[in-house]
Amino acid sequence: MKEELTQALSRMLGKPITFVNQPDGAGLIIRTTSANASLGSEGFQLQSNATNTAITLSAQTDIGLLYGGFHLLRLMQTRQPLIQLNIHSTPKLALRLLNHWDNLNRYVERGYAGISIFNWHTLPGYIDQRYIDYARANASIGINGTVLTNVNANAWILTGDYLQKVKALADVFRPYGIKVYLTARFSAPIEMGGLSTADPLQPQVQQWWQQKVKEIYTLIPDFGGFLVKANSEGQPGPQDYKRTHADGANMLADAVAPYNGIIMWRAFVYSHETPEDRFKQAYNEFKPLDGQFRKNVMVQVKNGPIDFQPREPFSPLFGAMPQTPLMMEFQLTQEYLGQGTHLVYEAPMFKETLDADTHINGKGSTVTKSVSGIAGVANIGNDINWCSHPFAQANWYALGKLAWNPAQSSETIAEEWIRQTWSNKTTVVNTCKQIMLQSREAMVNYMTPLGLHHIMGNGHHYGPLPWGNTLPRADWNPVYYHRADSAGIGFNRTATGSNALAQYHPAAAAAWADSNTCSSEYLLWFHHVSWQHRMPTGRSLWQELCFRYNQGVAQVRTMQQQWQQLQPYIDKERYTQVQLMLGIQQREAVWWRDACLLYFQQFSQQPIPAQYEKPAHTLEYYQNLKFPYAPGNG
Ligand code: GCV
Repeated sequence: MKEELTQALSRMLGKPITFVNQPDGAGLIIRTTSANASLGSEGFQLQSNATNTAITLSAQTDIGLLYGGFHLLRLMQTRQPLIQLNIHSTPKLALRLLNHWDNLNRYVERGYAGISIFNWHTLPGYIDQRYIDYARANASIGINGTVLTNVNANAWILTGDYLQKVKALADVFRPYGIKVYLTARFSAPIEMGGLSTADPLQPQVQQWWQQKVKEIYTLIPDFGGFLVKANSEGQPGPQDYKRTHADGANMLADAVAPYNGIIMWRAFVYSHETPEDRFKQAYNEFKPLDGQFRKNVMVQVKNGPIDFQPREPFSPLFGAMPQTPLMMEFQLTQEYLGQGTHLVYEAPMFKETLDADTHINGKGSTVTKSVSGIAGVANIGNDINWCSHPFAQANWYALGKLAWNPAQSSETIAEEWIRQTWSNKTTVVNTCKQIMLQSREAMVNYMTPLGLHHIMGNGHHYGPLPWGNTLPRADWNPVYYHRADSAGIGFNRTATGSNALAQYHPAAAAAWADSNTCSSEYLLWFHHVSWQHRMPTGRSLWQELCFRYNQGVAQVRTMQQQWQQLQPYIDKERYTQVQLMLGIQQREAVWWRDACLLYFQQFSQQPIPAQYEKPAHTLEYYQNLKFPYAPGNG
């Protein structure tokens, strides 16, 4: 930690920093203390002396000191006063993880920033400086774990050779407080162990995993555990043997328990057979299992019930499994959010879910209160700036900061990040903040306003495809989700429809239950309403749809203008990169608007109001666009 501080401070101050031993000296005092138990194993304290000549950084552990050191650097880099410091900081959530969807061949599923930073071929012999910098970056925002491999798992990672490579990474990450985790392919005992079954209740399967786990912990004594996607989208799992998710999770949990390992078992499941509303399936599957999981199992739940849409209601599983610790899964990589080219600051979306009230234990039962950890599906690749879009790093940053303290505001986090990434100049800070804070709402408007969802291209999920109706599963098709017809649009999830609303506490459901009082943001998530439906703005639903799509485009154009004002203050390379990306975003926002309005107009049979731009092409033109090589998909 001294090394980090020396390196950064000598650059910031232009001279070496003085480390002193006593508070009456002038400089920085660093000490581990067992006196302040409230700091726990990761917390830290920063305190000025009475004369403001020395700052004491104290923690119970080296990792606490490291976090405190980074905090001090952040204060300095963001130009905060260093006098009368009295900061006491501990993480609110114990598990703060990245989930890489990185494959062993370095292809990143839903990755838009190059290939994986983990070069399995040259590991363990070659330690890329990037691994160290990755650990430093993560530690600087409090991330304390990383799942190295894709949830669509490959059993090969569990071979002896690859475990040596994992060990090499674990050794690099350890001094930065980062534990490594792997994804476990449920059928590994068959694929690697030569067994005829992976049935979790069979003793030979249990023994196979116990042996494998022992091998891992011999190499990596602080290995974190496994993340598992089972019986979901074709992945193997316990249901292949008529066992439950709890049976599968518990078998692995028992194997890692002697080493204090954990199992993060994903709730992202939807059945191949059930014709049930996909919204309801994860809850239906997991809620009855509450109380059946071992203590070291966490159920990992995506923020919303479907799949990382621009806006989703919170998943009804939050608060519904009081006997099971839950992990929140957010997606940093922008699969459905403009992918690698759109500027979308995701913190407001994360906050929307974390602050949502489940009402499970009365008013104020926020989603945050129901989770024990947060994982973010990483947006990192081997691009020179890690995340490709210069603003995408803000989402990685926000994930770490919110996992440390979910009460922090999106605005505070944005400001910190801007000051450290772009400049401390007021114009830059304020303008970037405006751009970032409106960006998510802009995207919702030009892609999926009023509660529309999952109307993106098939497979790659790039661009609009509201007419999509060709995939074998109904719930992979956009028409399944918007249900537009001559009577109206939206998915009826009230008691007269799929009744997904009943999965929420009545007080939470009440906010969405009536189409006349349901907030516009969620309307089409829960209601099929007529094209004439009167919106709170006084417009009809059709008019509101036209308004929102156009507003989204206007917001992106405003973002472009705001960025232009910053040209004098930003280096040419990054200025141009963002400018060009915003150009793409603007054109794609127009494309989304025109394609969607032309398509929905077939059902509404109403004109696009005269004040708006007319679509440049016909619906047929948009329907014929094809993108076989859009990135991120298989
Ligand atoms: C890793 C969505 C994505 C898949 C992803 C899956 C998941 O369906 O499109 O790429 O697979 O979610 O979260 O498991």
